[in-house]
Amino acid sequence: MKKLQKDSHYAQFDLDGDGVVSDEEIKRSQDMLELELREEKSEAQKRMAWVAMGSMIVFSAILFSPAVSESRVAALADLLGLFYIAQAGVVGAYMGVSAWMSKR
Ligand SMILES: [Ca+2]
Repeated sequence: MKKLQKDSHYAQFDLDGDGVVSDEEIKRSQDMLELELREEKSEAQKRMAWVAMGSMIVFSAILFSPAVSESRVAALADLLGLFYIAQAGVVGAYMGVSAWMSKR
């Protein structure tokens, strides 16, 4: 029976702690890693959707505040329209994709 060297990097895969990393343990570790990566990815996507939504709210608040002159808002109207559409697109895409993923 083969054993891992002392303090091996792969010792973390020895789930039952018997000093031997079996095929099953490697397989299980791969599954766990995959799951973790997927979770991390969906966390990042969720964060992105929240940032998009938050930026829309913050932008709206700034635009409605007296700090921004009316003429400037009028001059940037086209750009702001695109900005809102893009941010809403990010939020919408996130919701759509996560709904689709949970259905699968
Ligand atoms: Ca083991």
